[in-house]
Amino acid sequence: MPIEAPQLAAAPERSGWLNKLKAGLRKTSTGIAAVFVNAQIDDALYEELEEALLMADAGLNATEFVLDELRRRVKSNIATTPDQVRALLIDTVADLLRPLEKELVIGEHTPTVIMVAGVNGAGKTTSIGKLTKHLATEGASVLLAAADTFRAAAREQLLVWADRNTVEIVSQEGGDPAAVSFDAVKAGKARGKDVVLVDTAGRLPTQLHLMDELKKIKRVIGRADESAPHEVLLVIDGNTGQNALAQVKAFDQTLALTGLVVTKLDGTAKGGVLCAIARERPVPVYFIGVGEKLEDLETFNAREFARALLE
Ligand SMILES: Nc1nc2c(ncn2[C@@H]2O[C@H](COP(=O)(O)OP(=O)(O)OP(=O)(O)O)[C@@H](O)[C@H]2O)c(=O)[nH]1
Ligand SMILES: [Mg+2]
Repeated sequence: MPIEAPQLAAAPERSGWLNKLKAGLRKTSTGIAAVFVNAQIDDALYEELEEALLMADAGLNATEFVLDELRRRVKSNIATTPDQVRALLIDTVADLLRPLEKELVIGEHTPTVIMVAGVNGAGKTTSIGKLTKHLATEGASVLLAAADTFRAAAREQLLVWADRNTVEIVSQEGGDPAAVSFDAVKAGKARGKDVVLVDTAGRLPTQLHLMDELKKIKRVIGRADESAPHEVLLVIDGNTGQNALAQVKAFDQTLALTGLVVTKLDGTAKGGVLCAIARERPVPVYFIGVGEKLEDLETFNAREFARALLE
């Protein structure tokens, strides 16, 4: 039976988490709130909303799309109060983000092989640790592959997460990342693991030889199991603004991404970049991270996110 990974958590847990998300996105929500104070529904309101959305990193394309759509909805709903317009704005953004909602399903392959990539410090290793906890809670057995062989510290960091989660890890001092990944997938098959999570070293899309290395890791994983990797995730730091969209495009080009994990939404992230991603490169968002602790990872819900962003 397929194990459906990270389902919505129990209500109290999720509401605590939602508060963290709201606090993290406060910069944007207070900016939007200010626009609606004593507002008239006129061109000036739309102009101020445009500025607020651009400031929130939504980018020009998504901002224009949202405003056109909002004007249309305001007209057809005959909205007359700022509160009504604000509710329609939340609906519009939630609808824009909805295609990004997707559940990570495991159990269709044994193991389900998940490769994780991203720029330096985006939160890959931490997210893998958190994801492992979620999967283990769902009853899945997980094997970690330390394919970040650049730094000894990276291996140790993953070891700590492995210990915390009491899962196994395949690592190799100074080894080749593709070889480590290959070994891990083979070991995952031999040991009947449900999931193999492959952690890779951070890299910039402009470092072409390192992007080629990622391609090689992916290819070599396919040699160990021809249906793998089943998921290729990009981890993006929610604070990187519009550059996150550029990262999605570049990594997607190289790896054909299947999903995103957006981290650090508990800090000072503005959050609007998800609108830009939804408009310009709609790769599903499997999870969002709101902190450094094991439980600080949750599934993405478009409406919830739109409310945290705009309410
Ligand atoms: N506040 C906050 N911090 C986070 C979150 N996710 C990761 N971090 C922190 O971000 C820093 C980098 O996280 P890592 O998981 O090591 O990032 P990485 O992508 O594996 O980094 P490299 O392997 O060096 O490329 C650490 O200090 C983490 O604790 C998050 O959701 N919220
Ligand atoms: Mg790392």
